[in-house]
Amino acid sequence: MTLYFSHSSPYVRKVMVLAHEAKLVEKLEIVTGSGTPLDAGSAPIEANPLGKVPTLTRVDGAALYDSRVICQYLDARANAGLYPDGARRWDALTLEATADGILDAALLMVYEARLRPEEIRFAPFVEGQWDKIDRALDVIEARWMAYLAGPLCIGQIALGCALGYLDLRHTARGWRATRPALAQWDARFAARDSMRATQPPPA
Ligand SMILES: N[C@@H](CCC(=O)N[C@@H](CS)C(=O)NCC(=O)O)C(=O)O
Repeated sequence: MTLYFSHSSPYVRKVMVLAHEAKLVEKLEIVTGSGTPLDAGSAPIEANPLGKVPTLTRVDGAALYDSRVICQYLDARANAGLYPDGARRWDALTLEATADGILDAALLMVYEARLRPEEIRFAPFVEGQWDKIDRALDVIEARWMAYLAGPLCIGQIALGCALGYLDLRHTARGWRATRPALAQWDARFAARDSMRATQPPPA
């Protein structure tokens, strides 16, 4: 299996953390490739018309994307049990969607600052993205701490990667200030071998 990879992509990190936890890393051939909405660059556009990473190509099937699909595929391949059964499954998937939504908003903020010429930037759009992140983090602090203390699943992996990306790209926003429980959870989660092995290079 070939995983198209970018060191700083938090979605790729999700896949890599899951691959570490599922003990599948050795089965992945890692190929660097990335682009932006302005320039597909070295993104694997033949395998993924959206020009995004992560993308996984296989000898025995079509290419897979995005991170949610690849994570489920790797989990099923390794029988790793990172997608719980029963009611907990829907919580896991909702937490993953919340974490991915945080990432989507955080990445749009980065693109706005990096890709859009200064004279046509629109600050309320950026603040609207941060509002989404703020609300999502508040809900996690208020309602999800008991779930986060439970067995490891895709929800925690996605959330750990989302918080790591906020630290990488939006440090000045200080997400920890009003969320002590989540900050404590993050400190413990970030110490896992899978998280340490996949740390992005400093900004
Ligand atoms: N929903 C996708 C998002 C992937 C994504 O946006 N990746 C970024 C890198 S962090 C990318 O490849 N962007 C290039 C582009 O948008 O053209 C996933 O979960 O895999």
